[in-house]
Amino acid sequence: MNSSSLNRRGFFARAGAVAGGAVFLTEGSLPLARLRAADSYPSPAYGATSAAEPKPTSDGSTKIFAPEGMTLPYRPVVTLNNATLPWKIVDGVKVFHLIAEPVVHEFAPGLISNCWGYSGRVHGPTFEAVEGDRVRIYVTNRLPAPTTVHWHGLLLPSGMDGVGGVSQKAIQPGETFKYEFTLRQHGTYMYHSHHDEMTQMQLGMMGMFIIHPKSPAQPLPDRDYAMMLSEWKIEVGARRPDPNEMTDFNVFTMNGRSFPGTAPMLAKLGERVRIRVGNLSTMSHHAIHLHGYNFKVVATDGGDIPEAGQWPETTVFMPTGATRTVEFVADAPGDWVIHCHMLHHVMTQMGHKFGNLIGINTDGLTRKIRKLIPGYMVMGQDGMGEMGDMGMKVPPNSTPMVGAPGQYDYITMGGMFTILKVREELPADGSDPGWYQSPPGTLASLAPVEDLKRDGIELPKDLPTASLTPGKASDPVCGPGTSLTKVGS
Ligand SMILES: [Cu+2]
Repeated sequence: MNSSSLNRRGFFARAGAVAGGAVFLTEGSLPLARLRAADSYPSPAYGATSAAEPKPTSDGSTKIFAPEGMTLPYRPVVTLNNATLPWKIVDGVKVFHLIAEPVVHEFAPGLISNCWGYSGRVHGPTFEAVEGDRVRIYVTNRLPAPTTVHWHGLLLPSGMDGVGGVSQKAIQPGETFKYEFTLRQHGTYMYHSHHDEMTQMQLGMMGMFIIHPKSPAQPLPDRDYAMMLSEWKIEVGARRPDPNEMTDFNVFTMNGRSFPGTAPMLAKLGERVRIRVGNLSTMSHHAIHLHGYNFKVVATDGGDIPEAGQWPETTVFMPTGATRTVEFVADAPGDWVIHCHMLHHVMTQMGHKFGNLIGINTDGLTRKIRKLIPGYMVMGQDGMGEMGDMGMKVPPNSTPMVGAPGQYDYITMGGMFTILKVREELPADGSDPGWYQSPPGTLASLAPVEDLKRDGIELPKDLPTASLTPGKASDPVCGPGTSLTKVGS
């Protein structure tokens, strides 16, 4: 550990020296001065905020690329909260230009971080091409450190594989390398830095690479979504993800965004929906669960699964370094959540730093501690669910345990979470249709006394009476906590 961290420090010192003499290209999203300020390693106070807060360049807007005047032989993939990388055709070759660069990224409203990404995005924009395409990809290095790009899952010549030291020289700051190969397969793949992987990938250097089939065997899906999963360690208040973290990640993202920063996934009733999930988390596998449906896993990054071998699921297991493609027909209207079922992954920062107070009577504790520490709050006597709901002040530049207000109540999930909204009609501009209105008789609600009676339901005598109104509590705890009183005891 010690020697490796020393090596790393040495590496950054060298990287900084190279950056000092590097020539940066002018194309891109951030002015040079800001780039340097945002990325001068090593930073003395890790994560310290600067006086001039840069605006995020990667803000979670979705951009689909469709070249003007060209009919595409496929339905474009939608990478929610991200973009498709533009391309052009030069003498029959599909030409892309990817720029490895620092990106100021917003994970969710309230959490902005200095990351490394591609072409102004975190993660990088999605590549989209067709089986049989000859692709030429220019990669410009605008980082203060050498890098390479590996095309994860693609069948290509060894020298195009992008592994620093093994298949090529690293791309030095200021240099532009050319990758060129023919796409011999179709499916869902990924790309990422393969030089100083731990640092560069943990700072965000990854993206999706979609190859459409030349002659699709199946009818085209009506909705084709790409979703990349990743994880981050961002100390509360820090301005940069910590690339040295080994196990304790605290921000979990879909396409680089954390709920409530994730856009909802939309589908019209009856449409065939395809979701291509890729996982490049540093250490975690994810269990992506969709409510209201079962779906079929139709492909992996190893290829299509023949129909007889496709297996039905409600949760798709996502090993790191893999993609899975799932399909279903959106035949059930509603708001259906889609989230990682590893429950710390639907929490963000601070979620696992507290002592377990569940079931402990903390009545009066806050008042006592506040004599010593003004503003202190006891948290978690009845769980963490009401934290976000209370509108409690959170440390600057953090989204600790914050969900979002829902239609009926507060949503107590964040992180790797979004909502599939299936409607008979959707707004023409692709905007969020709002909350689903459950038809009469299809909404869970308080059981009427007469129903309980009719069905012979006997209630326990010692039921708690919970007041969920913040402020009614006798103590300023976070959560309904102390207003819970026992009845009949
Ligand atoms: Cu997960």
